Amino acid sequence: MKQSTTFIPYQREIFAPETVLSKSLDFYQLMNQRRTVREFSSQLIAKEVIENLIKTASTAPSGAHKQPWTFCAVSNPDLKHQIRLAAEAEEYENYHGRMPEEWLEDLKLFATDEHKPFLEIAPWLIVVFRKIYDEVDGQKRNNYYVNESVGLACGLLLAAIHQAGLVALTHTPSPMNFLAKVLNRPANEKPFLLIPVGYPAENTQVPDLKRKDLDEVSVFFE
Ligand code: IYR
Repeated sequence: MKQSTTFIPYQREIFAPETVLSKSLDFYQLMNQRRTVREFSSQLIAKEVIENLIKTASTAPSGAHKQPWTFCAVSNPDLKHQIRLAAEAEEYENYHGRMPEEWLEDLKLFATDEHKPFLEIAPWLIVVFRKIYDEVDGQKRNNYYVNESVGLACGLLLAAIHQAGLVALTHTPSPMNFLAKVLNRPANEKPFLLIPVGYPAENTQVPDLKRKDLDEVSVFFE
């Protein structure tokens, strides 16, 4: 079959093996400093920063290059307030009966509860929606590997946030349908993650977690 896609040369600088090695180590060391933070400073972050972060996230690969995501960036105080109230109402139910004992036990390490002040304190909330289909000329067109694609985009978003010197929390208030309502999203968009972004609060603390060693997370077949 005749290929209708236009192909263009792949242009990227090619590094020597020793440079590849040092770059791989540098990036690991940078990313290994990333921590999920739950206490934010209210210091403002320019809209242009958030735009750059979202542009980076949107470079992620996606099924059939459909880019099945919408990033809603919220700094509007009234909307943040509405999101906080709705999230706290759901989380109250989670912490008082909806989450099984084992789950509550697993969360003790993080000292979380139903109170989510960061939803109003962080200067920006990035609410990520996955698009299960697109509307093209009034017709439904399916997207593919939507969860994988949007997960990848969120990974790049978190890396970009960390690389810029900011912090984030991957928050999953559950159920999340209220986000689509508050932000008036169309029917094809389903909430995926709620990510507050900002500077960390002064003297904030993080749990003393250890990451798994390489041999616990990988198997090499040489
Ligand atoms: N969504 C709740 C509970 C929660 C669940 C997991 I898994 C976490 O890693 C942390 C919290 C909350 O945000 O409090």
